Formats: sequence, C-alpha cells, structure tokens
Amino acid sequence: MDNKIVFITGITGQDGSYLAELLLEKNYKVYGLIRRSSNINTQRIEHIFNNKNLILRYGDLTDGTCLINILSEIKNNHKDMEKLEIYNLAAQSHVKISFEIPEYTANADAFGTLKFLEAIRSCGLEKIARFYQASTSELYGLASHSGANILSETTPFYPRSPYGVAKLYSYWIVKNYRESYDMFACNGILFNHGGVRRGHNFIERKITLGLGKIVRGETDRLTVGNIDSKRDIGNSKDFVEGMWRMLQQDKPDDFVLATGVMHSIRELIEMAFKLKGFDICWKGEGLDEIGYDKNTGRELIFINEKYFRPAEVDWLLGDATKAKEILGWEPNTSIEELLGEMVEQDCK
Ligand code: NAP
Ligand code: F7E
Repeated sequence: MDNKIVFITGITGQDGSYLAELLLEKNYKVYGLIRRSSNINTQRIEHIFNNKNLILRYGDLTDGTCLINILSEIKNNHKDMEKLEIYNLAAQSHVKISFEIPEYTANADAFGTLKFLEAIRSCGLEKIARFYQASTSELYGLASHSGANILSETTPFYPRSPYGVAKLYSYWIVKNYRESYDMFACNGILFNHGGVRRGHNFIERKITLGLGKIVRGETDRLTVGNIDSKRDIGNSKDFVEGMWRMLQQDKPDDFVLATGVMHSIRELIEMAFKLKGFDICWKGEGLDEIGYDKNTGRELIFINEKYFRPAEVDWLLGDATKAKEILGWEPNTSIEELLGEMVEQDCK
C-alpha cells in the first residue's frame, strides 16, 4: 500500500523547502508545485533537485485546471494509495505588499485555497486527501480587541491587512469543507517563523542581512519602519515538523504553533547587533529616531515611513499548549539561537 505520497505547494519557499527535505528523509514521494519565473526561483531546493523521489510540476494556485491535472496525475501514478498528504503553503506571503496587490493576494491566498479544495473533490480524492492549510497569526491582527494577552485557537480573529483577510477566508473554507464534506482538512495557525532561508524583506532577515552589510563595510546603515511592534518568532525548521504532525492525527483539527516568547523589532535589532559587538542605544523620536552604537557614537539604524503599513498588527504572542498536548510538538529554538544562526550566515 502506497501511503507516503505528498503534494506541496510553495515548495520553492522557506517552509516548503524545509518540509520537502523532512519528507524526503522520511521516504515520501514528494510532488511539488513550482511557478514559472523569468529567472531561477528554485535556489532553496537546489540541494534536493535531483532526488529521484522529488517530482516538480509547473502551476499556479490561481489556475484551478493545473491543480486538477496534477492531482489526477498523482492519482494515476499511485492507484493503490490510501492517503495523500497535501500541504498548501503557496501564498503571496508579504503583509505590507498585500496592501499594494490586494486583488492578486485574494486570488492566490483566498480563492486559491477554494480552487484547491474543489480540485480535490473533482478528482474524487476527498476521502483520501489530508489537507494542511498555512493559516497565520495575522488572522488575530488587532489582537487587543479580544481582551486576550496571549492568542490561542479560541481567540477571535480581527485581520488587519488584505493578506490577513484573504487568509481568513481560507481558514473558514477549510473548516467549512471539513464540516460539510467530512474532509481531513487542518489549519495550522502559525506565528512568525524564519531562519537562514527566510525571504530578504521580512524583518528578522532584513536585520541580519543589513548587519552583515554594515560589518563588511558595504553600507553604513539599516533603514526600517515601525520598531515598536512585537512578534513571537520561531524557527521554520521546527514549525514544518508541527505541520507534518497535524496530518498524522486520527482526526483533523486546527492548531497554533508558536514559541510563547515575544520581542519588539527594536529588541531584535539590539540583540542581533550585540552579536557583532554593537551596543545599540536610541535617540530622537518617531521618524527621527536613530539607533547608534554607544561605544563609537556611529549612527546605524534609521526609520523611514515607507516601511510602515496602513494598518499595523501591534503584537502577536501565541499559546501552543494544544499542539504540545495533542501533537507532542514544542519549538526547539530560542530567538537568541535563531538570530545567532542567521547572523553567523549573513555576516560571513
Ligand atoms: P514564502 O517563503 O514567501 O514562500 C511562498 C511560496 O509560495 C513560494 O514557493 C512561492 O513561489 C509560492 N507562491 C506564491 N504565490 C503563488 C501562487 N500564486 N501559486 C503558486 N505558488 C505561489 O513563504 P513561507 O514563509 O515559506 O510561508 C509558507 C506559508 O505559510 C505561506 O502561505 C505563508 O503565508 C504562511 N505563513 C508563513 C509564516 C511565516 O512567518 N513564515 C507564518 C504564518 C503563515 P515563488 O518561489 O515562485 O515565489
Ligand atoms: O513584519 C515591522 C512590521 O514583514 C514584522 C509573514 O511571514 O508573519 C509574517 O508577517 C513586523 C511588522 O512580518 C520593517 O511593521 C518594521 O510589525 O517581517 P514582517 P509580518 O508582517 O509579521 C506572519 C505570521 C505571516 O503570516 C506572514 O506571511 O516588523 N517592520 N520595519 C518591518 N517589516 C518589514 N518587512 N520591513 C521593515 O523594514
């Protein structure tokens, strides 16, 4: 019986690449969806590219036909499969950019999920497929409106961006298909997670890459936006293990994955820069605030309003107790360790 078959969308992204690696190690046959691009976009999976158990197909979440075609191919190739794991990780995942391309973000991040679920039904795979949806802590958005000070599966949502709103649709359509068609469909409500494969325009990577450029003398500054928002940031490698565990359960459910520790962007900058001997202090206010090195007086961190969002998510702190109790999942990496690994790579 063929039970280790998986289809991953977003396989060229941070999480998709780690998940593909994990599942190849577990001897899965891995099908991955990649997008056509004018330049190479497979750097994160270069090291597994020639693995005989990795099969890549071109497609796009906004193209329902390609999803039906790939699912049909998988069904044909594995006629005796009892289970097909599907991880829907593809998305326009940048919150700030979702304000600039809201319609595309909705097409990919909301309707893409609907097209996928319908493709599964059209192919007659609804009893075989186990569907993981990449939901997000951005669903909580204006977290303080709920009165909670830590966010769990039962905290009400209040998204604050076109990205968050599109992901809210996906969260509910996954729940709806689970309840309506008895599908094994789960939402992983994941708080921020990064690492050395993180996209360059997410804050923790922008900080470590910027620090690297300063250390090498390639630039004299790091320019950022709102440094007072707070995030709970874990390691992508730990989080993909949690995704896999969700699809190994007896029944489908939704789970928060988070570290339970939160820092402001200001603190993240101070922590990362400290690793290279800078002692960052702050002077000035608002857009004129500057971070300088106490030892030398060098001004290193500047604020620019172009990095601010029309609506901000001020804080996100997750409670992953349910994942710990039911999945036996816990994060293995502290923010200090994560930043340490990123600084080491990006300051080479
Ligand atoms: P990422 O690095 O930005 O990767 C996104 C992936 O989706 C890439 O492979 C990208 O392809 C692909 N993609 C984008 N639009 C697509 C489309 N229309 N059709 C097909 N593929 C498309 O994101 P990530 O950090 O790995 O996150 C994975 C998922 O988890 C995303 O859904 C994200 O929204 C969600 N999430 C992330 C976090 C986090 O902190 N990392 C937290 C919660 C939830 P290209 O390589 O061709 O661009
Ligand atoms: O911003 C502030 C910014 O873009 C974090 C995605 O993976 O996690 C991610 O979304 C905070 C925000 O991530 C800059 O205003 C300040 O408050 O790194 P970010 P995000 O918006 O939290 C969630 C869970 C996802 O689901 C998403 O896919 O940092 N910030 N200055 C900045 N942010 C950026 N990007 N750049 C700055 O210069």
